Amino acid sequence: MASLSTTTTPTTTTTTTTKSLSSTSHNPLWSKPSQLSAFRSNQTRHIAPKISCKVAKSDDQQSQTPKTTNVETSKFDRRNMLIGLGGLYGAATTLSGGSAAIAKPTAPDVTECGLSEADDGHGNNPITLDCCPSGFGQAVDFKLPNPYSEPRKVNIRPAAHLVNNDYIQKYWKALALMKALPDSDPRSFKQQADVHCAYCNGGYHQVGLPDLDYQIHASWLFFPFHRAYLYFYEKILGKLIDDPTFKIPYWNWDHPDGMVMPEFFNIPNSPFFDPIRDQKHLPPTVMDLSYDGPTKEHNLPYNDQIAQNLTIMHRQMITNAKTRVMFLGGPFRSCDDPPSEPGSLEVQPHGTIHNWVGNPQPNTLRWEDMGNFYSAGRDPIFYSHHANVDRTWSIWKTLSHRNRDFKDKDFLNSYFYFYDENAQLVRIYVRDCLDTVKMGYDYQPMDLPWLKSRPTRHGHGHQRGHGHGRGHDHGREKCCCSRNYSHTISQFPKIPR
Ligand SMILES: [Cu+2]
Repeated sequence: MASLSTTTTPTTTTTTTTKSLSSTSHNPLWSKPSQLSAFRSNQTRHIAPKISCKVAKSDDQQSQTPKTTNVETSKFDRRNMLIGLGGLYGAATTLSGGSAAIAKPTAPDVTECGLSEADDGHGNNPITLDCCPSGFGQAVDFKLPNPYSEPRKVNIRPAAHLVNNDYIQKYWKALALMKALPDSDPRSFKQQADVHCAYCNGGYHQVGLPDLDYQIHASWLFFPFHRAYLYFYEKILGKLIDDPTFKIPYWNWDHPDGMVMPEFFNIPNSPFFDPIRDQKHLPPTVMDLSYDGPTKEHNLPYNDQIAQNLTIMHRQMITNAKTRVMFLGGPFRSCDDPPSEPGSLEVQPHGTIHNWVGNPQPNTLRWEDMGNFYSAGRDPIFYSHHANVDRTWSIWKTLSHRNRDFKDKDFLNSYFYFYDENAQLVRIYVRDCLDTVKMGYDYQPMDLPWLKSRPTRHGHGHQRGHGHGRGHDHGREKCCCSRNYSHTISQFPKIPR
């Protein structure tokens, strides 16, 4: 239930934001959250007060949490507390209105981290893991630099395919130092990787709601969570090399020059290297942003593959991203079942790239590393992949005056916890994650050739000549092909047709 599964081939276009339950009900990524709960640790130390989802609470959860929070780790047994949640997609009504009366921001209860669970997407090869941080301590609230009292320093994340050797050496050293930290250090690479596992594979439940898993995918939390995750990962790296200006590189997969794995990630014996990648997809293999598993390799000619990728980018950034929900994902509030409404970019190419990099069965048991939530953070390329995901959020907001972040307080007041470069536990609110420049970084500018790669009815991007016979990108007015979803492998939520 934790594989990063693939999405549809670029054959459809949609104008609706409604995700079909039928299209995703078999998605192993999100399904059966209650089963995750069944694998909690049985070390009972503390159980937070339970919140009733039927009674509107007083104000938001900030009132429950002081400015500094003494967070004591506790693992507990939820096996007797299951309430028979259906599959994740069995309760999607909570996304659209069921939660309105009790609308509240959601947050993970990090005082009660439990065991996480993963499998191959079909329930096979299950594994139970302890992905919890080694300790908690007292949390402080993240504070953006005050632009009136401090000169704003904005450092630039470079495109990975353009970095020079000096930069690679610097990143090499920083990552090697992070990997050399003891596993017990929350700044260690192991624990940094496990952040993704704990947050995505059932390690946490919602604050005050032991029966409800917390999940940062498939909702409006997807972009801000990963932004904050990378922010602290990067701060730790900078601290280790005594360079607070250090910025991680982004994998510029939306540009033809960046549509291969960045070369330095493939240097053997370097800290960037991960042997558990699909060996057929190492450089110079061109990425397939519509990758749908090893049995469906497209093997297009170079120009066609590039053209198709650009068309996908256009579709996911523009055509399928006309509203906040369409691009950022649907709401996820306290008391909601784990979310099921991912934004366009999260589904594709974010998810497809995860799977394209990961090594599928039979080479691995669960599509490790990049193809499974629990293990994705173990591959250093994950952080550059997500840096570009993060960059697309910033770009999207420049494409139209309508492209704005949610103003909903439940979005803005949701929060996460991370360890900073001093091993200090920090609580960071979504409202502080909306503007990278305010957070002190930006992205090296690059052309956006996909702006002109508008899909056509016949599958041809305008810009790059004709694509390929299989690339049917119907115009938006021609959406609504049959709902024929195949689930031959673990599937990322499909784009509704
Ligand atoms: Cu990801």
